[in-house]
Amino acid sequence: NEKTKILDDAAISRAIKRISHEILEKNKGTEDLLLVGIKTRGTPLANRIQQQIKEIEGVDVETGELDISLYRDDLSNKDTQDEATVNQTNITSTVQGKKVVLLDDVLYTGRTVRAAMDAVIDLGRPKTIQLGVLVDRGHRELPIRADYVGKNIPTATNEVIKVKLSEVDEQDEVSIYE
Ligand code: 3GP
Ligand code: 5GP
Ligand code: MG
Repeated sequence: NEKTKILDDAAISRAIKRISHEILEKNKGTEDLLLVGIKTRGTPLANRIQQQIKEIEGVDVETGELDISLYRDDLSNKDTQDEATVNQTNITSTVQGKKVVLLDDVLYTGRTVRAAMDAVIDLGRPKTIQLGVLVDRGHRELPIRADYVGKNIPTATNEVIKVKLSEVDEQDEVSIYE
C-alpha cells in the first residue's frame, strides 16, 4: 500500500494554467467553447479552467456537467462486464455547433469518455469534441486519446491514482497507490 505523491497543489495549478492556454491556442480563442466536466472531479477542473480563461481573455466560457458511472450488472449474469452509463446530464446551453471540451480527472480505459461523447451527441451536433484530463494512466480499451493532458502516468493495472481537489477533498494532490 505504498503511496507516492506525483503532483502537489502548485503542480496541479500549473498544469491547469497550461491546459487553459492550450485550449485557447488550439481553438483560436473562446468562440463557441463549451467546457463539460465529468463528475465528480471533472467539474472542479472545468470550473478552474473557466476561471483561468476568464483571467487570460476576460471571457466567461460556458460550462456544463455530465454524471457517468460504471454500471455493474453482476447480479443477473456474471459474463456481463462493467459499462459506463450516463446518469445525469446538466448541460443547459446548446451543444449544436459548439467546440465541446470534455474534462475528467483520470483517463483509463476510455469507456467513460465514450459514454460522455454519446451523451453530448444525443443533445445535438457539436462542431468538435475535445478531451482534457489531469492524468492519463494508460490502459485504453477504446481508440480514444486526450487533446490536453496534465501528466502522463504510466501505471500497472493494480495501481490506482488518487486525485484530490480542494472543492471536493481537503486539498489538491495527485498520488499513486499500489
Ligand atoms: P471521481 O468521480 O471524482 O472521478 O468512481 C468514484 C471515484 O473513485 C472517482 O472519483 C475516482 O477518482 C475513483 N476511482 C479510483 N479508481 C477508479 C477506477 O478504476 N474507476 C473509477 N470509475 N473510479 C475510480
Ligand atoms: P475509464 O472509463 O477511462 O476506464 O475511467 C475513467 C473514469 O474512471 C474517470 O472518471 C476516473 O475518475 C475514473 N478512474 C479510472 N481509473 C482511475 C484511477 O486510477 N484513479 C482515479 N482517481 N480515477 C480513476
Ligand atoms: Mg472521474
